[in-house]
Amino acid sequence: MKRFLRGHDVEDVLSAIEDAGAVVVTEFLPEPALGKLRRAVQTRADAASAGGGGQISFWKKFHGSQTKRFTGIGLTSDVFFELLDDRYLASLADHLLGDSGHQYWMNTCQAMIIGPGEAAQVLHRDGDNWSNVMARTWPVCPELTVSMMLALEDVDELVGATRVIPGSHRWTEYERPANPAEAIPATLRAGDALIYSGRVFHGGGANQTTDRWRWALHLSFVVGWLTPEEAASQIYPAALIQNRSARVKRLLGMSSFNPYPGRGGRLWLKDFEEWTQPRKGGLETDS
Ligand SMILES: O=C(O)CCC(=O)C(=O)O
Repeated sequence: MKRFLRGHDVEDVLSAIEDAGAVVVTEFLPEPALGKLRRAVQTRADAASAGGGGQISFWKKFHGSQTKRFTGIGLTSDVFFELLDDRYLASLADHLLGDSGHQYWMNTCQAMIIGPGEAAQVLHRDGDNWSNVMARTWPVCPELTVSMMLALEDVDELVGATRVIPGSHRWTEYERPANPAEAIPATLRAGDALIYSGRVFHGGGANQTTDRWRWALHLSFVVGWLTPEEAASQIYPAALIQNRSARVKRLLGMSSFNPYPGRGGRLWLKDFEEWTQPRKGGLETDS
């Protein structure tokens, strides 16, 4: 997996993602934003329990019995909104999800804090959240989702760095099994980000320590014609969103989806009309 310093030419980063399915962008989030985000996540984490994932045993295991996960990151940290508006990340996502005419949602923003003793997560493709599309159209399906794993503290192999099978996004057979021996850990310094295709096999690593947690934040986007994992428009109160940029509103489901310049219907409408969450006391004007 290649590593590029944030700000490096986007074309090179995209071509590395095309080649390996994943890339590390170093120094993606500098201080003081990193520290602010880390502290907000820490406060939530202190009050959270490990485990979860609903009643179905696959998801409980996938979630991790020793792992703390929670969403709604923007409820306690404004850095969340800065990440949504981050121009460097946007330029990568715009390109990778371009088949939707550049309109996509936030899929989820989740703290993924792997605890001591956690087992390795099953290797999977994020695009399989929508496997009705991906499995049926592989290998030619468009990119449905793109994810970022941002290190809030240094992340090494022992603590559970995300493991990736480079090149697996280009496998011709959808059913080819993911062999853990082919996966390599994406070690990160605090503030670095692993950015990866929804088609590439990856999974959280085992936390082999007895006393260290893997502090990371996952942020992903999904094309606007599929349902995101996180019900952001139900989580964020209108008052917190109304003065944000048009992009943030769209990413959080506070405005309609139109497919232009791509093809398809206008979606997420009111009375068959496109809408956007109005600014307090006035109409939305920025675009
Ligand atoms: O925790 C990780 O490193 C990966 C988690 C992941 O891929 C997921 O839960 O979908």
